[in-house]
Amino acid sequence: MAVERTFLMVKPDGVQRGLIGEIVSRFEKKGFKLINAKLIQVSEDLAKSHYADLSDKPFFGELTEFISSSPVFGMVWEGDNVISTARAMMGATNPAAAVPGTIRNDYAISMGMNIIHGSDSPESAEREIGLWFDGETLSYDKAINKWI
Ligand code: DAT
Ligand code: MG
Repeated sequence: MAVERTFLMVKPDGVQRGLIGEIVSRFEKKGFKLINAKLIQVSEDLAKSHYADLSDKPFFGELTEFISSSPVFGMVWEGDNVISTARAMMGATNPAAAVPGTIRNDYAISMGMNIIHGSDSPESAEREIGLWFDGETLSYDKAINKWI
């Protein structure tokens, strides 16, 4: 399995609802390694750059306004296949279609406020880690890793 890095973000609704700890806990308990994190008040420019691929969608304005409306909690996580596994743990984009036990099914109802973002490919992960953290992450060993 390939060791990957991914960018995850607790969106403004998740931060406001006090879900940062719950979400961090899920990825910690799974066995992934946190290698950077920060609370950020997002500018409209950063929100637009982050979601540039969706700039032609009718909901783009609403989306970028939402992301910059209140702080988000950005994180970089590392582990085997963390990109696709994190997406599976998040659940489908539309919480109504997300499988029970996923973050979006457990905590969200509407498509707009779906609690969490996660990179969808190795290319977008590297782009997003560059955009949000200047590509900087920590490298350290966790003794527990031999049990995961
Ligand atoms: P994901 O967040 O699952 O990667 P995406 O990249 O397609 O989904 O879209 C980014 C966000 O935009 C998504 O989390 C919620 C919002 N969004 C997507 N499709 C939408 C739609 N049809 N109407 C309203 N908001 C939408
Ligand atoms: Mg996406």
